[in-house]
Amino acid sequence: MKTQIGIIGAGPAGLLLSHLLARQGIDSIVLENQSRSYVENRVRAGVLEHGTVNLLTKVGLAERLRYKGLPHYGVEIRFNNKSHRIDFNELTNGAGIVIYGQQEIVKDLIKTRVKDGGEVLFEVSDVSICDPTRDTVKLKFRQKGKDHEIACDFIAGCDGFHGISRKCIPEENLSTFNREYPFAWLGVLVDAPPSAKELIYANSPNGFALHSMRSPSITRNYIQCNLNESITNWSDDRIWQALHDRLEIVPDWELIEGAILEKGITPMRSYVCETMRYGQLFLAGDAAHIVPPTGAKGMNLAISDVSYLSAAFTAWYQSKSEELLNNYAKNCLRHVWRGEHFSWYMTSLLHKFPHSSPFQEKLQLAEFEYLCHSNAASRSLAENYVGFRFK
Ligand code: RFL
Ligand code: PHB
Repeated sequence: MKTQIGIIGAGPAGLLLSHLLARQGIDSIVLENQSRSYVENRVRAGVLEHGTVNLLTKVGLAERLRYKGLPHYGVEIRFNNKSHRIDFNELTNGAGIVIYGQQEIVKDLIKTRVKDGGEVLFEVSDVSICDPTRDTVKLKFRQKGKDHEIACDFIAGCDGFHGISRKCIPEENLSTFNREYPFAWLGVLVDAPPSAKELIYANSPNGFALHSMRSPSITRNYIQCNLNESITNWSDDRIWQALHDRLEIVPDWELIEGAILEKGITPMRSYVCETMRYGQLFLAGDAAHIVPPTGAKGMNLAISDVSYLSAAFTAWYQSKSEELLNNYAKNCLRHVWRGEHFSWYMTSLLHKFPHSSPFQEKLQLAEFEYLCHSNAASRSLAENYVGFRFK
């Protein structure tokens, strides 16, 4: 087999890259080790920045997003018994976010790639990259018990944080930055209508909680829990008790309960691999960087990366110009570090840190009070939340 761009991973990064390349007449093959139904049903991100929505609209992927997505023009922050609304409309000249599940984007992308005759191979195994420093790189994999090889001009490693792409860059060439947080998030998908019109981030005396949503009848809630905690320690009753306790911290507000459809625990980490290119291999999305979910930036950064990468491949095929390929990491990393900083800021502001001193807790409160009283502070949060323009 032969293609121009071999793409590893059918998450938002790999699938969108394949779509953007196809629009420029560039061939690609996507290799995914999970099944189609697994990737289409994996519950993850939900917040699309306005730049993400604009890009998806521009490239013909917003048909369902337009009628199923929920536009939001603010978020609420609760701290002890006080509430503060960040008004995106007023603070960012009308920019907003749209709530639309990541798995819905993945469904839209797969459907479009299949309709356009794109090659997305699911349930492959043993994917490996043979020497990315050569001009033609080989991708090897197994499917249905048979070994295959694809000769590619370039490889895009879009295989998430635990994929193989980053690991095939020699240790001595890697420049990485890492921070782990001393807690995790327990997330639940609930069959109940949202209890508020907008997302609520709460720093309560007993820890962080987030009330989010997926549709007018499905909510998504998160609570801070201990690192390495087993989900079996969290009965539905215990989860509801924690959610009521942490979210109902302002007068006259009640959380609506419903059947818990799914639950899972996610550790919190900030990580950046600045080596986003090694020879003909380019890393994009979670393969190169992850953020704690508090700022809702992960998928948006993955989409920003592939918009740069598709432009760089396009310039190379159209005019053999290497400039954008050479500047790929630099262009992406400006957005990545902004997203890293914002996610760290939101995480630091809103969680209870084990062993934190009364001094640190006073600093959190001082920052919240600053948001409540300073338009400049709220504007900064708003502009980071709705996101900056990429490409
Ligand atoms: P993905 O989505 O992890 O896709 C990688 C794909 O590669 C496949 N793969 C392989 N395929 C072949 N061979 C191998 N060896 C492979 N190894 C892996 C995997 O099966 C998978 O299909 O990475 P991508 O495309 O870079 O996308 C990144 C986003 O998924 C991620 O950043 C977000 O989900 C993060 N995130 C959020 N981001 C937001 O922008 N807004 C949010 O509101 C938000 N909330 C969240 C989140 C992530 C969460 N979790 C579970 C980590 C909430 C949560 C709870
Ligand atoms: C979500 O709806 O899954 C969500 C929303 C906001 C976040 C993280 C996750 O910061």
